[in-house]
Amino acid sequence: MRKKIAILGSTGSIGQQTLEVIRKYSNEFEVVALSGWENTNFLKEQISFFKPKIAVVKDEDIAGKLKKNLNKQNNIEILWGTQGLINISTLEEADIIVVAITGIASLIPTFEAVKKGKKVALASKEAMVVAGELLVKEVKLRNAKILPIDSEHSAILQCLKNEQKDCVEKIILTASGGALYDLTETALKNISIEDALNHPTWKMGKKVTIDSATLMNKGLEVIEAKWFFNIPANKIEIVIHPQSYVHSMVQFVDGTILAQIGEHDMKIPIQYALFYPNRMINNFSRLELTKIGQLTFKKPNFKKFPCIKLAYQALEIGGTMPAVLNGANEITVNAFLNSKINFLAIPQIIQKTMKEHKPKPNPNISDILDADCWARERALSFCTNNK
Ligand code: MN3
Repeated sequence: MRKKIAILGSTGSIGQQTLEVIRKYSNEFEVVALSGWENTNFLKEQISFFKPKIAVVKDEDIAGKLKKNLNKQNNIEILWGTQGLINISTLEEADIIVVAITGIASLIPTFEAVKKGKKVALASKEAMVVAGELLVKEVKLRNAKILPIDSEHSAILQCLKNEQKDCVEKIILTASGGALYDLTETALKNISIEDALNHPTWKMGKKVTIDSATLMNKGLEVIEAKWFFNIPANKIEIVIHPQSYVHSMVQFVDGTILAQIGEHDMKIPIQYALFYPNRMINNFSRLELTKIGQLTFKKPNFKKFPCIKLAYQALEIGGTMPAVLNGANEITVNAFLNSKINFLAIPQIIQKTMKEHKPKPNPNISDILDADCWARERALSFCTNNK
């Protein structure tokens, strides 16, 4: 019996690579649902190849256009909006739900999938960042599973396999440092959008590339790691590793450090999540250690990249604060990409927004969405008055 998969965000970078993996293992997996939001041309190609039963797009208009574009024989059901995403993330027949949509939009479909006891392969950081505590509780309650597709968390999952939780001394998250790590503060202030988007090792979407340059990406990953692995923040350390071949490490109580090392290829963590806990043969390119020659590590500069500190703070305060951090970050990154604010204003505005927030402890989903909304409005007004 082939495993049935629904992919939320199939036209994005992770979605496409997930389909590449599935294509290589067509005896193992069957695609039952895809969501592609606005990119109907691309979605149409994916539909023709993988023949899912359901596709989800942004709204009714786009659904109509897609329907017209598709072959008449294709009796696919086309849904739209958040409800459409919920429908496929809770689809009765689906065994695995891959969530790879950007932003807070991933939250509700992920939560609903977990409530149905699904196995979720999660690429969208935001869901775990803003609602980690809730999601983890629900996973236990419903006997669901959430597996990381982020390369760092996949690495940690692999290092922790067959190990006892209480033997972990700390988690060491590696960070490439992004495009701008060695620049001075003055240079950072005047950095162009193009330079900030020029990531040295990973090819990714714009939002996560800017998050890498501010190091907020690593901050969000600290929060993710806390919930994925039930590890307190003071046992999660960040190390700058410019080559990005060591995807992360775990240090144990006897001083041993286990690392997961491999190519810069998201298909590896995607495949690991889909087949977990098994390993499968593939023909992806192999890392040749003698070609790399050396791996280097250094301490992160919290002063130059305050976003990391803000993320640790948000995690420590807890409640709705991580949602505020995330919401304000999305707004400021967007403002930077639209030339509304400079690079250094990103952490400044996030910090100001966090300072004004009165966090609510033990939030439910609607508290989290309210805090997210509030943070966006607040951060947006700071962006407008920034110049
Ligand atoms: Mn990552």
